[in-house]
Amino acid sequence: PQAKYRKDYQTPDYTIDEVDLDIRLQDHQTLVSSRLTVRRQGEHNEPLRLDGEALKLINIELDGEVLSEHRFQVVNNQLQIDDVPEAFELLIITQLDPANNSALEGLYKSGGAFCTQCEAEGFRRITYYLDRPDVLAVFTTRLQADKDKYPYLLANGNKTDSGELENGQHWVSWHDPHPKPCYLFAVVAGDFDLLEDSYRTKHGRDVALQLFVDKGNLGRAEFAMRSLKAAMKWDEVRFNLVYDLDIYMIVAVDFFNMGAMENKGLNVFNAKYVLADAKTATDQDFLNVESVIGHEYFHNWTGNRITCRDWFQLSLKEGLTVFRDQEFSGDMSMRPVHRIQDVRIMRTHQFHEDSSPMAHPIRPDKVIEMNNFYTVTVYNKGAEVIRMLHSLLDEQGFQKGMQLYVERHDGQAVTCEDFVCAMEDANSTELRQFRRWYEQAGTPVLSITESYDASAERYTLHCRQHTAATPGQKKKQAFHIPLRVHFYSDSGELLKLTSDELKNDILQLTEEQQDFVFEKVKEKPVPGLLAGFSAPVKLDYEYQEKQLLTLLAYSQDPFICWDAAQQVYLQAMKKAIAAGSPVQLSQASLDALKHKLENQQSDPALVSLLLQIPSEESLSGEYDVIPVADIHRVCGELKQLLASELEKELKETYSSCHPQGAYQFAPTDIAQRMLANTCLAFLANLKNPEITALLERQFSKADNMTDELAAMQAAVHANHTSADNMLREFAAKWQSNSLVMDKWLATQASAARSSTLDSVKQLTSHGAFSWQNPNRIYSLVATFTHNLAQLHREDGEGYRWLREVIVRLNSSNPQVASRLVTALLQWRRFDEKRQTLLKQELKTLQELPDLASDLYEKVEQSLQ
Ligand code: DPP
Ligand code: ZN
Repeated sequence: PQAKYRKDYQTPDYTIDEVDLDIRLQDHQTLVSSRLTVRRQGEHNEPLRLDGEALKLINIELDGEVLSEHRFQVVNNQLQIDDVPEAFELLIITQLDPANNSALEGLYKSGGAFCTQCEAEGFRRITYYLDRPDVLAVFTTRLQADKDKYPYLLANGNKTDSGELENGQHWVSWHDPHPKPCYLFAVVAGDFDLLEDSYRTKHGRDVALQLFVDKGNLGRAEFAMRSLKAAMKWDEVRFNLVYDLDIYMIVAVDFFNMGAMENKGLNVFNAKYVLADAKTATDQDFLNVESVIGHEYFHNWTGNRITCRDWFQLSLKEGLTVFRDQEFSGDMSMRPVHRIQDVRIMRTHQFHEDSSPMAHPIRPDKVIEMNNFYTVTVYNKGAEVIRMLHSLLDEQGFQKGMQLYVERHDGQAVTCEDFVCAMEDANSTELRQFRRWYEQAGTPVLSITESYDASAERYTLHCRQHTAATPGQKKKQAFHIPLRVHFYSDSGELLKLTSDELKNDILQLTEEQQDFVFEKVKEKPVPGLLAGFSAPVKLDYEYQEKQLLTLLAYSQDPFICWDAAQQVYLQAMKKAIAAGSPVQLSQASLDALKHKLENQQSDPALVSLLLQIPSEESLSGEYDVIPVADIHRVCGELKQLLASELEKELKETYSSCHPQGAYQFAPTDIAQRMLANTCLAFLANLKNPEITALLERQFSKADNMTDELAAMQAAVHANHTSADNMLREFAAKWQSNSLVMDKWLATQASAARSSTLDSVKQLTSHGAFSWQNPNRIYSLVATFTHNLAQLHREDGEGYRWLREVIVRLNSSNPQVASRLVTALLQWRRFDEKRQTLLKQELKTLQELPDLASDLYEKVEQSLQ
């Protein structure tokens, strides 16, 4: 496999203005006729080179004449045609085998339905094409299939015509007036239940909304429809962006590698981000549906109307759209909860990626397999970079920038640079240094110390930033970091400190070392640093316990408050690891937590979050060489300690804060369930009969999945005696619902038990599991890869099994295989014994004769 470099970008030699597709759908012999209107760009005599993979070429005609074999050749997945005219029409007929397409890229079968996934480079598995995002064409699509099996034939745009044929076949044609890159092409054919609604835009356009789900699931589609309408409204109000077609369709499918796909007018969704009702979906599932429905809808402007020039620019649409979906979720409900959850993803997963062999800037410079770059860095760090722009320019300035961006670039394929320029021009400012966030990989460490001169009433923050080398980038330059700070007195009052450099609570760091001086400061303040997690950096400031408890008690910034608790836990756990002694918490810390529990009414969700201790995985981020067994030990000890020390308060909170009455998906109820279930999870560690009764009662009486699953998870994660029974009952009750059974698989894969690997192996032969379906594999295997102590068993069995799984998936679904291999890449972070074991597995993979490019890229990069 060959690497591609961002710097090598060239405009395409040819472009395609119109595409006319005629697709005759059959399981093994689908025929695709593609009529392309092609035009040369610039003056040159280069041949036309079209991308194509896994295609059977049946026929080519150029301007109506069959091309004889010497006029074209197929080499290295490209169809090359020499001596083509300035402008011409090309007809290409290819044949596909969708029923055997287990990689789920291009056209494939999901259960009984045909569907497509073309991003990033899947369209070339449907027909020969200029498969790159800067070729924008108007698509017309005619679909034909058996009418009984496939009553719905869907494609992008508006339906223009349909008809019946003999032999039980029928056809439908579609036209999408908006020129688009082929990665946004989609077709779906199948038999579904259809939920219909409509939305009137603020421009008065009536949009038909259609949601297609598997038969029998109509009741579980209503929340997704509500979320769609809320998203359409929100984008009009907050961003002044209005929908542009008369129809918006969403199809939920069972077999899907990713979350969902924003194809123009025809989103294809992983069913788990559509289907939700109280009985089968948790509160978190509902929130995920809302956010993913929003995300794909928001792509209509940030992604579809304005798309990427090349795939190195992926964060142009993804970082921005994640930022938009985060804001949507925050505006809809529980902003602090969403923010803290987003920060957790950054700290646990993105920081981890930044320290791995696959570390890359949000705008990568080098790519072998594009599918490997749909990452937490491009998506979530990309969103943090947009959020920093939002902090620096504020809402009004940011919206001015968005407006200019849309005015300038509507209908174009552009770059991250274009986006930053629009932000600069609209605000008459310059963001030269800020661009380094696009260029440099790695997590900056922000080390801060302070000094206070009481007699001069002067307080100074000394800041220093450093970013460690990442692959291919040895020396890093200073980032432009917005550092949001709040100051408190010892007794918790918010202090108004002033400095020329402090604007809207933000200090702008631009140098490697920088001091910020505050005058007329009457007492030494407690600094609340990085409020709102204002930049994706690691903060290195030696908080005293007393300061942390002040912030925990009084901070008005939910992130700071939550983080103060996290720091208390981290300090205690790290100290216990360093000393080889049991974890301890001071009485003052315990009292502070008790106080939070006793006063939870004002914000039960935040109390729930701040009680939750860091995961084994996130604690591992604190170490260069990860002490696996110690981490496992102290996490267990801290849970046990909190459970016994706070038993009384946990019990009282548990019984007082459970919502009364039937389940409702409403913020106050969600928050109460969060807290009650966090209490229960701690209490389950105290194996006494009273608590067993609590657990079992909640498990059997719950009228909703949030509480039912929480009880089972609490039991399993605490190794409670009720666990096995609950797992059995749950499976008997839900065996016919695969999305619910995914939770059952994941619960077992995340158990901190030495028997977990054996259970996981056994579960691969359970009826609830399938090697064909990504959701099943993610639930069982990917969850297991995040179970630090069980994957990294000292005997290497975890590694060996994971390698076997990857070998198996290498041939059937390389994208999924590649997501799983990530867990093996960080061998340098472990002790020598584990290093040897890990490297051995990586080498075995490296030597596979038919290693997929997805895996090749990561394995090579890791062993370099
Ligand atoms: N573009 C999709 C999304 O992030 C992923 N294929 O929504
Ligand atoms: Zn996206």
